[in-house]
Amino acid sequence: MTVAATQDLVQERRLVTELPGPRSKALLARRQATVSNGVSAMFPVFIERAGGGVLVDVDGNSLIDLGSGIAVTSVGNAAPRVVQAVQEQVAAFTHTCFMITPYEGYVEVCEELAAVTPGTHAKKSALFNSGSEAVENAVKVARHATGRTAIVVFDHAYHGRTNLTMALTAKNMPYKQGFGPFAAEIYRVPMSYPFRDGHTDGPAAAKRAIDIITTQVGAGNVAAVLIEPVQGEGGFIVPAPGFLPAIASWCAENGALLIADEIQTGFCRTGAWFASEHENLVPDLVTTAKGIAGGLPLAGVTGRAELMDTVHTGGLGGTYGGNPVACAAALGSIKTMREFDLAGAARDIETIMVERLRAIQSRHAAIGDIRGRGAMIAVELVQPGTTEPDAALTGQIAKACHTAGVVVLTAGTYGNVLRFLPPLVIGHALLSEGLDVIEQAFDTLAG
Ligand code: PLZ
Repeated sequence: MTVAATQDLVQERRLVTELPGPRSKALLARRQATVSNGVSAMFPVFIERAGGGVLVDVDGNSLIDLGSGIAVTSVGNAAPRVVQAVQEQVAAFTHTCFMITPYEGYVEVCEELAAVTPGTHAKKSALFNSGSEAVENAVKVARHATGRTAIVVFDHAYHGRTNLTMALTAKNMPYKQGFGPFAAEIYRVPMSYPFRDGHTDGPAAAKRAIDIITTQVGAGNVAAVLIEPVQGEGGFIVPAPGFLPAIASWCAENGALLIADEIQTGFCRTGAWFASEHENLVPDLVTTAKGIAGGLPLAGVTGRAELMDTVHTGGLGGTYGGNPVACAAALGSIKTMREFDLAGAARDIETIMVERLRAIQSRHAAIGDIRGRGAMIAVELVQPGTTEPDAALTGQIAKACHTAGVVVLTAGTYGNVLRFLPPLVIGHALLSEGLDVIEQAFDTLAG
């Protein structure tokens, strides 16, 4: 029995109204009256239930989910083991604050993080609520442990929306515009982006970044190099082979820590527990969130025990960090990933998606690049025959998919990347139907 089969929602695309339907429209009007315009709504259908690979809206439409709430519900929405663990925990106790009177779930999550993150060294973790908060704390640990201040980040990076993480994030609109001043001691260097930078040689691309670090920042000042092993919001950019290992070697040789931001890529999403594994990377610190807890807010920083322990007692924490209900959800999610080999499921999704997308690309020159790993696959849209970004077409195709009942997301510094993050438990027939809709959108809209 597959995980999806254990869920009672019919796994089908079913449209009974136009999208958004009348009930969603009424809720949208209420939303507009009372929710800040600063919070966007990419596809304003209001969801009532979800499971496996479908989202069911308040009008009774059943949509194919190729977004997983931005790479969160990897085990499926309301996954049975998550629901059961949460229900048991929420009935037992909801909160004590781990810094006041601890509980086992937090410790168990840290044990799991030590087991599944890359490397066999002794590890320790601290838990938080959001990805941004995990990244902030990884930077705190890195500065404390090294006694240095400079943090190196990359073009196209996304690390969050809090003040420090806005400084770490590359893209101005919509994340940073008007929200400064930003935190100091952040230095940005070129990413390896084979489709755009002409470097298919990873070590050469790394040298370009390292030259800037050594000449403009100074190797001895660098507390950490922070990188997403596959960039998420930046457009699923997979660096050229050898880039990440070369950066890691430089860090090791120069006393700088390597922080892998695996918030989007972690927990089986890319076909391995962590994307770092694809290049045998063993980061000093790893940040996790999103897929870790099947939809409940939880995040972690996991690192070499001696680094995590340099921080004075009381230096890390927060009221809700590692909330017991979120920890229960994480344990249910991790169990599901192991039991159903969801890393393998992600690799199967990659095979299916890439083959179909290549067939679409052979008929539509607007698809300049197909890339990603596992169930984190994207297409970059360009003016045919060039690398000129086509954000307009990207928006039109996303909208056509939405109207037809398939939730797809966009990304990219230039807004021209269509990205797919299906739940890892999605049925192959449903995935294939989602791809039919994507194909139809290209046939209708692309030259
Ligand atoms: N690091 C690599 O992908 C979150 C952001 C959506 P939070 N990405 C989705 C949006 O528009 O806000 C993300 C990420 C990576 C950090 C974060 C931040 O995680 O849980 O959103 O704070």
